[in-house]
Amino acid sequence: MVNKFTTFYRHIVEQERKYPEATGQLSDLLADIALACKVISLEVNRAGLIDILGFTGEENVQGEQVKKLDVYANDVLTHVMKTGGHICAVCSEEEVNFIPIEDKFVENKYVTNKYICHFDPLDGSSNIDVNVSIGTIFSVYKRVTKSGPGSLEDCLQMGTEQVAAGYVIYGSSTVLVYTNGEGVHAFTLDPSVGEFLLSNENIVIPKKSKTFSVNEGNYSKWSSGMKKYVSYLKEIEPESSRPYSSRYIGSLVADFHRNLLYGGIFMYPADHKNKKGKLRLMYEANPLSFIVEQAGGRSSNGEKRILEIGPENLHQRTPLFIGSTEDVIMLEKFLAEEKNEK
Ligand code: AFP
Repeated sequence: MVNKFTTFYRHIVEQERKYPEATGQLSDLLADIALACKVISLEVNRAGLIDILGFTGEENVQGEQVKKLDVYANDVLTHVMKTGGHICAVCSEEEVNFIPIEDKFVENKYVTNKYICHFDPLDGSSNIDVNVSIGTIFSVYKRVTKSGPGSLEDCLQMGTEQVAAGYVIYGSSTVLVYTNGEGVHAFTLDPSVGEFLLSNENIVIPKKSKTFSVNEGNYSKWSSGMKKYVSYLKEIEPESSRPYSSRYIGSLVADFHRNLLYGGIFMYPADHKNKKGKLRLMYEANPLSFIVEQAGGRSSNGEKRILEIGPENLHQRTPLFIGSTEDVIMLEKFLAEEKNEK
């Protein structure tokens, strides 16, 4: 009989069992992340009720010190990571530097702090105050150094080296989407049971879509190739599903999640003002690129696969074009033509 109630933990453990040499540490680490996100989800849902928004340092009605939600999410995730015993460093979009973690479990051969975690604790946080979906993005790498607290070398690895990545979207329900290189799977939080339950296994993004997501307010700052591509999407040609619909929330996780399920291309290009784009390679682009590729989609900076960009610093930015394969390829063609014209 099929188990209708596959929990996130059960799913990752079953995946890990395919590898007899696996120690179970990655499953435990992912379970820690899921737990932290349940705690964050609770606070996100309460945010409208208690006056915790935007007032770091003030007191709430219970006389407790209140924190902004993004600070709170960062604290919860870093605390869970520091105490779990599976990682040697944590990197957060909220922190200037990486946080090396002492190996307190050195005597325990089952917990060997062999992983590194990167987080964007609460992406889209400028949307919190207006009830728009926001999310947590994470990715996991294996350390390259042998022992002790992690180093910058451990933290600055190419996206191809990720062993797992995912996000949690706090929307009409709380959904966790992850990959460990064996497809992309989604779990919906059942608040009454307190578990993420499997809701969508082996997600495949449509090869071609009818939707584009971009902040068109930046149009006048874009390159000519980018302008031409967006104009092309708006032309009428029913055989190629044009004009495309425009959908832009301004919360990357929410825009990405919709496009992953329905098909679409999300774009945040470089422009005359932000010459390197806006989004962060390590915290946003790499994890979502790992997921999209696992779902059969494509991701690039316009010229190069995102996952093959060698990171130079933790907060490095990158242009990002991500989503349905044929749409991303078409965008790359427009950008290549622009280059050839120069
Ligand atoms: P915030 O965390 O400051 O809201 O930024 C969100 C974000 O990093 C990403 O989630 C959005 O896709 C993108 O920025 C939106 O940027 P624009 O407001 O420039 O369109």
